[in-house]
Amino acid sequence: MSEMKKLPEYERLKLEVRDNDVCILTLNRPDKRNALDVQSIEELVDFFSNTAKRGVKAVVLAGEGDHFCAGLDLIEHWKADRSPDEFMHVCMRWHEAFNKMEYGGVPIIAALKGAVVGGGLELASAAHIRVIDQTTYFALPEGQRGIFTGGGATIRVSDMIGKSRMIDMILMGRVHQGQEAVDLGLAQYITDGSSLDKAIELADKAAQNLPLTNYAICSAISHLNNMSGMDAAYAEAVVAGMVNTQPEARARLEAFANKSAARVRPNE
Ligand code: 1HE
Repeated sequence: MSEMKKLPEYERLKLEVRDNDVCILTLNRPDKRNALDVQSIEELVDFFSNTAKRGVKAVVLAGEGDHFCAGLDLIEHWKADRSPDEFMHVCMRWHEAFNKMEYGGVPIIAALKGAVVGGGLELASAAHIRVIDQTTYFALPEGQRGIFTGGGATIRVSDMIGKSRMIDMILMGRVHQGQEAVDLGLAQYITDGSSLDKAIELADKAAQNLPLTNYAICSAISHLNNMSGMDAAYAEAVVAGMVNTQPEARARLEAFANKSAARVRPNE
């Protein structure tokens, strides 16, 4: 039986909860290619503020229609004719949402297709795993639009592919796709089928781990990477102290000890 607490209803996001407490969260604005307006970001903040608390075991992040996400809602931005401080506050809400994702402790698997561009790539890069299919392409069109990234690309995209490649993407409007995108580090999985099916398969697998273990994987690793080596080693030991002694782990350790647990083998 699902232990998950009731989830809210949203205007811009569609939620589907599976029996194993894996939640499929779909950006649901396909007529605007899932462009992220203020409302979309507020809904992402709300959802990702409460995922662990609500008992969500893993999230598949997808987009309705042919494209994952076209990034910042350029029309809303153009019409609002924002002041510098207004747009700074817009960006701070993006950071609020994306930090909740990256540091939230619940595995997020992004199912990417079509355009993953600008803020869409920033959103995808806040997920823990990215899956692409043959239609997926990545770009940072900000350079050509006369703007700049504001949702964390300078941190997460450069972390994934390196500073020089990120500069190339935004300066030249360079597009990456297919196996090359995987080799560069923009995604970890590529499929000939549907990225959604593959992402669900991965989320189902991640959901079989203990929640506290997943919490450490999907929160502590990011935090530890922000620290000095000395501090990270100390904090890692503290996290391991909690996770590696959790009572729920004992049955799994016992299964290994009595040889009933699966062994680690090479891929066939
Ligand atoms: C939009 C947006 C948008 C589409 N804001 N409305 N991002 C970009 O520079 C990407 C802009 N979008 C595109 O390049 C293309 O739309 C796509 C490649 C994503 C899709 O192409 P296509 O031919 O399927 O669709 P379309 O005809 O261009 O657009 C369909 C509708 O979606 C249309 O609205 P309609 O009412 O005229 O039908 C478009 O206006 C709308 N639409 N993309 C608003 N982005 C925190 S800083 C982050 C900075 C950034 O993210 S910059 C990158 C912005």
